[in-house]
Amino acid sequence: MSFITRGFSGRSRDRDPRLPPGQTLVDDWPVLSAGATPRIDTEEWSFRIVDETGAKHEWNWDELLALGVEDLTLDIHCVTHWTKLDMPWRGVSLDKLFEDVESQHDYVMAHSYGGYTTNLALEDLLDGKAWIATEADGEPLSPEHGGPARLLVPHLYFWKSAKWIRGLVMQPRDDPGFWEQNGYHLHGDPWLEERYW
Ligand SMILES: Nc1nc2c(c(=O)[nH]1)N[C@H]1C(S)=C(S)[C@@H](COP(=O)(O)O)O[C@H]1N2
Ligand SMILES: [Mo]
Repeated sequence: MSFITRGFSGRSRDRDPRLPPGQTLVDDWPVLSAGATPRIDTEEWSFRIVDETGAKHEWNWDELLALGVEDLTLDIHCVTHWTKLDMPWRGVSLDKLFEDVESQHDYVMAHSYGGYTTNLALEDLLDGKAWIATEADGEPLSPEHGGPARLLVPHLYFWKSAKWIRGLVMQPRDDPGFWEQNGYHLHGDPWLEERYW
C-alpha cells in the first residue's frame, strides 16, 4: 500500500509548485530593512546608470515614468524562507533604461539611498527579468517597502531587490554588496537555494 501511494500522499501533494525549496507561503508582506528608512520625495528623486568611463545616464521621476510602465503579477522569495505569490506590481523595465547604455562590463553594483548595495550580473537584469518598481498592490510603494522606487528582480532572492534605489554602477567583476559581504550568496537563485556561501 505504501508503495502505491508514495509520492502522491502527504505534504508534497499540497505544495504549490510555485514555492521554491525550503520556502513557506505568507499572506502579509513583511518589512526587512538593515537600517533606517530614508524618506525621498519624487521631486528630488533620480536614478542613474554609471558606465566604466564615468558617464552618467540619469532620469528624474517624470523621465522614468515616460519610458513606459508595465503591470506585472509575480512571486517574491525572501532568503528568510517566506514567499508571497501573485503580487501585483508596476514598474519600468530595465531593458528600457539600458537601451542607450554602452558598456563592456557584465556586472553591476546597485546602490540605494541610505547606503545599501547589492551586486548583480547584467544578464539577471535584462530581457524582461527586472524593473524599477514604483507601485505594489495597486498603491505607490510605501517608504518602508522602498518607495518611491526600488529594484525588482523577482527571480532572485528578495535581498537583490534594493529598496530606495539610487543607481547602478557597471562593474568588471562580481564584487559582493552589503549582504553578500556578510555571507549571502553572490547570485541568490531561490530554485537552487543559493542562500549563503
Ligand atoms: N536599501 C535596502 N534594500 C533592501 C534591504 C535593505 O535593508 N535596504 N533589504 C533587502 C532584504 S534582505 C529583503 S528580504 C527585501 C525586503 O523588502 P520588503 O521590506 O519590502 O519586504 O528588501 C531588500 N532590499
Ligand atoms: Mo531578506
